[in-house]
Amino acid sequence: MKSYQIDPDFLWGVATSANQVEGGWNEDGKGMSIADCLRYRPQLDVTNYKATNSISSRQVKEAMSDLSTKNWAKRHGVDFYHNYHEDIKQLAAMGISAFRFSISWARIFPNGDDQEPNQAGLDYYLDLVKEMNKYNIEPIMTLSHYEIPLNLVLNYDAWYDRRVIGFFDRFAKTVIDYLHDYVKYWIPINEIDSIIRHPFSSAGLIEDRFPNKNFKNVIYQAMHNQFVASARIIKYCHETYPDLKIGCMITSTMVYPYNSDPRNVLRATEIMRNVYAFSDIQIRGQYPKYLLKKLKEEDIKIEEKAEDADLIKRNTADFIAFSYYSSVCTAYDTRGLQVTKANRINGVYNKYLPESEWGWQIDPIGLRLSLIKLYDRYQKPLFIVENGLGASDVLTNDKKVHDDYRICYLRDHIHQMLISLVEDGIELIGYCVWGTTDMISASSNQISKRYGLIYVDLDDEGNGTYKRYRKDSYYWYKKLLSFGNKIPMSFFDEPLTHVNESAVS
Ligand code: BGP
Repeated sequence: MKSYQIDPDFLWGVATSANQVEGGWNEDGKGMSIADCLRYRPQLDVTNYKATNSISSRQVKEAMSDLSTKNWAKRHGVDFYHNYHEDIKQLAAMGISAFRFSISWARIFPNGDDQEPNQAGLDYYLDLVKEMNKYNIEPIMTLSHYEIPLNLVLNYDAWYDRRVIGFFDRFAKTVIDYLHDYVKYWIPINEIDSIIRHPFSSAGLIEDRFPNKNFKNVIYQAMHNQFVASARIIKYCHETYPDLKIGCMITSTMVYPYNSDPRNVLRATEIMRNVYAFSDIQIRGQYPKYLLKKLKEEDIKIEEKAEDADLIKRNTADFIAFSYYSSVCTAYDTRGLQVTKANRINGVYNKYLPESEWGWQIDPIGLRLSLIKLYDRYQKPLFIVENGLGASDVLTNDKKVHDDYRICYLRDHIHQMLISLVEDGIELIGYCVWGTTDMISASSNQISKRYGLIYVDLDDEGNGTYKRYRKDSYYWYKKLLSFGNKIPMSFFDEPLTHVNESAVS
């Protein structure tokens, strides 16, 4: 029987982030984070990213004056904070070998500028990684996944403020010192390129707090500060814990030319380069000339210290992690072309591809292309740390979720990844499905945009039992993992069948 033979150490995992699942937003000494100011706004078109991504100081004040939980989706998450033993047990039962998670900065340093860490926060994450370790699951830890203590936004200028580099340094080193025995893989900042698309969730930047500044310049300054902060942590790990692997992470949305008009091919290349600039800096150790030229043309001035360039040059990442969900087309002139959506970017509709309910075009081959392009560009190990389908699942009366559409999505993307592993000569550390249990969406703050392999009984208004139910995709992924490092090719042609066992507890 023909099969895909892969490295026995290949990591098969699941991924999520603290602010999207934990809840417990004000428990055990945790401070308020920017994520606690975000809520689902039904009046907004969830695919209108400009609207869903923007936030004002007035809205932050409103959030601070309302200490309730129910209406603020990321304050309750799916209550992972009180259910993580059971959730990890259920996920481990699938046979996973990796679990990507993130640390809530405000759970460790409630105000961000505190001198001493919050011990309860450190102990929670220690118990969490020990729990993963119990099942031989590698924790893949992100230090900043779309959250920063709110105090650093209100009393400093968030990541625009160079002092935040020092605060992040203290936070990161405290956590790494505390958890390094259990966590080998680290990612300083989630999707570092996303600062351009959504500066609040990525860097705590609120435009109306910089009335006398060019906000684009503020964003690029914050970007630079994040590069310096990341390089300092890479340096610390390489010097103090040489066995640890510390990566950089970008958003890999494939951008194709709308047609073979060379001007469209050029436009697509430009857009891809705008994202690659972020991995170029963290892998090659310097700002690419094309970005420096763009900044000059737009009169954007980045303030940097003399030692910054050398620090970034000498301390580059060990691997390139990326998220992949979809692809878009582009053209040098998009007027009159149908618009499509992707991971918080707009593009031109691709007539060859289907769309998800949230308008993200589904393109498994795009994942293989991402692997080829990134490996050809850097010849460094890659890591797919997010791939999944947001969909509005239905829990049947007998507590089942028949998410064939998610199984098809995962099957086709994983198939392309395995083909790439066999055909394209790439190095790949592992693959993580985005979603563990269902969680609160990063862009729309909805739970109803479900990604998990385990369903959580909760609605967008915060009503529900929080009970967990295994979806059909849970059993599909479990079967895939049961093959170990020899996966029969026929598995990807098998017709989908519904399973019987569902309720977890
Ligand atoms: C990525 C984020 C994740 C996740 C995912 C899906 O960009 O790193 O946090 O949420 O996108 O996006 P969404 O939740 O907006 O559907």
